[in-house]
Amino acid sequence: MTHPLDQITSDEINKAADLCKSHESFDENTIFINISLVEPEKAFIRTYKSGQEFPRQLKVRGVDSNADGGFVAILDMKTNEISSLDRVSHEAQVPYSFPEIFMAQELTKANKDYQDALSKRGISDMNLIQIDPWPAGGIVHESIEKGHRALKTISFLKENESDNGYAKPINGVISHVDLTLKKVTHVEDFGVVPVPKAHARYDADSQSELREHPKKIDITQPDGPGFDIEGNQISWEGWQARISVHPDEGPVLHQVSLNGRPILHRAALSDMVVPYGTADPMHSWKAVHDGTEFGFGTLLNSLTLGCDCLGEIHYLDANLFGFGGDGSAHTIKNAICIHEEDFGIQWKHTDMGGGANEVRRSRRLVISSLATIGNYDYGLFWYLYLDGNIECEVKLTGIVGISAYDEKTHRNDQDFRITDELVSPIHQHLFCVRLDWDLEGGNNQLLESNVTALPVSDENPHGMQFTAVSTHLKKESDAKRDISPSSSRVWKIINPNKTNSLGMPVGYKLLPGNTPTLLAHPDSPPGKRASFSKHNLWATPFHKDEMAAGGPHSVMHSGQRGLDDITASDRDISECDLVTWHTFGVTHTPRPEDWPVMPAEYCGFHLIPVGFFDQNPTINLPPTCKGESKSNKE
Ligand SMILES: [Cu+2]
Repeated sequence: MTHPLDQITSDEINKAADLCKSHESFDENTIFINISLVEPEKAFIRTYKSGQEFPRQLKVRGVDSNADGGFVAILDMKTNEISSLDRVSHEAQVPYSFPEIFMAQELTKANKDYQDALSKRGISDMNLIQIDPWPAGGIVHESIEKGHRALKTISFLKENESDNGYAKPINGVISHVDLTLKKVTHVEDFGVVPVPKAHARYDADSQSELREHPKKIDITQPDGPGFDIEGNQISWEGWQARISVHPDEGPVLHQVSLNGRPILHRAALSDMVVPYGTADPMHSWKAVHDGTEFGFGTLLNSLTLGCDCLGEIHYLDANLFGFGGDGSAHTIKNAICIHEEDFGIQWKHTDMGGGANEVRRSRRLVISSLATIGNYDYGLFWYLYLDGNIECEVKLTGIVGISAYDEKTHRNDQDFRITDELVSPIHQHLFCVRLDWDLEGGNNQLLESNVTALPVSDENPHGMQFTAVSTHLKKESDAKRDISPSSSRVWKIINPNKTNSLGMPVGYKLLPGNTPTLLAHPDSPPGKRASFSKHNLWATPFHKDEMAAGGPHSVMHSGQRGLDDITASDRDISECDLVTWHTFGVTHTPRPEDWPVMPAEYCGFHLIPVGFFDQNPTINLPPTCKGESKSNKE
């Protein structure tokens, strides 16, 4: 252990579980759900010097026999003590665990009403049933007692055990499972719709014919990669960043700096929501928080060289609790992939008068991960560029939600035909990234810039002039903002006490993509539970307990301690230790091409230096017009 932000080791996890188990409150019904580092205070990390002593605390969350929202234990790994053990209110509960998911599947399969519903559909072989549990919060079924932990399950029929069940949704049947009581409280049956016939296998062997293999592309770096990694700290072309994996947030970037100048203290996906917009009763209640109800880090994939990642790769592993719930450590090998990519032209100019013709190539450092959450797969990619840009990109792929087409239920503006037997409902994926700024190591300010046309006047006689107007956002309420492409709206984070050679404060701008906000009503369940999705921008003064855009515990909750609550006192942000929260995503109107697996769709945002440098910081890049490239002329 050499740094306070070093990733948790397997030994620490096993030690933490043993420590918990030796405490009187833990018994054989305890399910250990997730473990994370209690990051030391921001001020401590900022001034930490190598070799200095540092605290090491871990946070363990889980559930047990108590009928509440679970527990949070803080463990001091230096003194081997449980520093605190708090119960979590049933109003906002800890994430779901795998033992609970398996329990919901088994209880559903064994339930007589469920079996009867399946026999009505001519299904008797339970081995061919795939049961997907979904979070039961938001619209809680009347059979679930208030405060109980619950899941809803939907089902699919498989041709054999290796089949992709999503091709054959069993319409109409939803089982409500009370995890607190460990029983199915009700099975809904909205009526029989024939189970689709066609399969949707996506493995290579199941395709009738594979196209000819495209010509090989290799990415090689004969001199080795251009980055260095020590522990979990990356150094590349002046950039430095530390990477860790959090069970809820997935990959986390810490202490991002360029040429020794701090930019971000911490950046990570804080929460996300997938609200459905259809009246179809199989989906109308869905608005899952994939990150905080199940865990974006917990469900990270183990990445494969040459398939998930191409080039000279450095992998980081992630250590988490295993899926069994007994607190033993589980290592996700190759959870984070780090590599360099060529990125086309960085800059170019051809002097038409016969002077210098110069071109430089751009490249980026890619820090990537992939998480599978049920039917969906999400790539989370961070890119660092030579010119100081930072990009965050989410790649959405996997299998869309589906129903067997039923003309009585489905409407063609909500439920899109993707095969002759299947529809996929309209829905959104909205991600909220928390950006904890440390721009040039001091207090920061937040500005909004809008470009607006000037009225025709004596000074603007042809009506062609426009101006960029900056507004200082001084309160949390000022900073609840949405994108405005027509005014080229961007948000600028500046350090008013650090200026560039022009005397302007150094800054970075948040350049949003073309992104929606929540379409559900603000007073709807997702409007409350995922309040972060109502605006593209939020800003708050740093507080160590405000890490989660949807609240620290989001299972079965009604939005407790999410961004609506966090910003309710309308604090001053005019010059502070600034945190911005950016919500972005896509509204997904499924198309036939999304079947059987969706080609990756992209969304994200950029952080771009504005006056952070005095000129193009890549002007000193050496020319690279050599290498292994070939052309038809050679
Ligand atoms: Cu989608």
